[in-house]
Amino acid sequence: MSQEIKKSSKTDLYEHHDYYAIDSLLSEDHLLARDAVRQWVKQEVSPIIEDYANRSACPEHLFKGLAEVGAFGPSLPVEYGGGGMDEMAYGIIMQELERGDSGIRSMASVQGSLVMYPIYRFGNEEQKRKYLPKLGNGDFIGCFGLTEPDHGSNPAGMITNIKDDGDAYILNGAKMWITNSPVADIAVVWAKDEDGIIRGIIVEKDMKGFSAPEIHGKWSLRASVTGELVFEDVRVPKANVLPNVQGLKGPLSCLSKARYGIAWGAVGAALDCYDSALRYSKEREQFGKKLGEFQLTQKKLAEMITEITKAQLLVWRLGTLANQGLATPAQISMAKRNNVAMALEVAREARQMHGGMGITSEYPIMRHMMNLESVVTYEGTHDIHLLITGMDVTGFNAFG
Ligand code: TGC
Ligand code: FAD
Repeated sequence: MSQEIKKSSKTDLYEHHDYYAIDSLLSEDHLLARDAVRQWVKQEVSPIIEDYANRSACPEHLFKGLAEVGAFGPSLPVEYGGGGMDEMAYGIIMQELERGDSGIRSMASVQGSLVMYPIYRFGNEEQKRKYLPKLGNGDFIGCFGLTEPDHGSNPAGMITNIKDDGDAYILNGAKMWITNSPVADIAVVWAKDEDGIIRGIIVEKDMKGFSAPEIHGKWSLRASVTGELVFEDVRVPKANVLPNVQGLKGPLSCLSKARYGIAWGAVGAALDCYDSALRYSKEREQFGKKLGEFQLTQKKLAEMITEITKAQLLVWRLGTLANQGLATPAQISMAKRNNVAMALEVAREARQMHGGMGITSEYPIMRHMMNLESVVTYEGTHDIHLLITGMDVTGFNAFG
């Protein structure tokens, strides 16, 4: 990293809000993990994030720090580069990261849930030993290629393909909107084989015919780097195919893992907006009174903390189910959809409560709000998750 890291002199004043005493339901290990990540975010993320977001630059130096705080694959086994913790700890860590910035949580979600997890779950021992420790300690950065220019919500329609060529496959096609792709050492790519079956394949950055151009001009997730993946007759050794999964359930199981983390993460973004709005309401005066003395302000704050508390309870229960191996994809969809929409609503309301100051980088609100416009779209859009719930309760598929 040659870029100078510009630190803000502002102190991150965030205080946690736990209206229903959910902390008392957590273990000591959960609280220790949470406090360590919160401290790291206050020291390493908050002082620089506005500057990076303003410049639309990715703070790549944070990859190593994320690894050190155990943000990459918290619930994967230690011997495979993970943190050896449970699903609740994974969720809590995502919440703390997204309290700092959704893009920072994205860096961790992709690395842990979309790159390490498929290699751990669907890879062979050799692939696990080769890639997982380096991904876990941040030596390697990974990305996940599912979405294509013409196939977003409907990944089953993908046209990226592999053709048999002796000891290798020839990979052709393109992926779009790929978090971390321009800085990634490896990409877990989903492509159809000659029988039209979706397979997972690990592509390394130096393979001939492979490029990962950056997508510019995003008004959202500006501190997270996004790009394409372009494959032009890339010769990928057969040893790089993930042997233990075939079909769309491969990438969709990774999405379940990542969506779970996002359901938690969104609560973090909402908490940060609420925290800032609450503090501002106690400090700012108009008409000779603190803003917080007006009933309309109290209504907004009361509604925010009510919705945040409901979302906290939803992910706590989901975490309990996940720890028991009982969380269903549809339950995860409900939590992702509800909590991201809740966070977006809280961010929009908080933005207004800060008046003109709410549009500046003096406060984190506008950055969270813009970030959440991506979070509500990626990992399954708001409406796709609604249809998943609809299908689950009726048994009828309304997608096609
Ligand atoms: P469908 O027939 O329903 O399912 C195919 C197979 O997959 C199984 N399955 C799942 N398995 C695990 N977890 C899930 N969430 C699953 N959903 C489905 C299913 O049981 C079936 O298995 P089998 O054994 O019968 O073959 O598939 P469909 O083609 O009808 O699609 C359904 C739909 C629309 C819900 C799915 O395509 C979908 O979720 N679309 C949204 C696409 C999406 O979320 N893309 C995300 C791209 S990655 C990303 O955005 C990363 S952002 C990262 C960051 O920066 O944080
Ligand atoms: P479309 O699928 O074209 O949807 C457009 C609109 O139509 C949406 O509102 C959608 O809800 C609606 N719609 C679609 N189908 C239906 C239907 N059946 N009924 C009703 N409404 C429907 N992908 C990856 O693979 N890896 C990544 O790392 C990754 N990172 C991303 C990072 C960012 C910043 C962004 C913005 C996206 C990222 N994505 C990634 C892609 C993301 O998952 C897709 O953008 C998302 O799945 C939606 O696909 P789409 O953009 O093609 O929209």
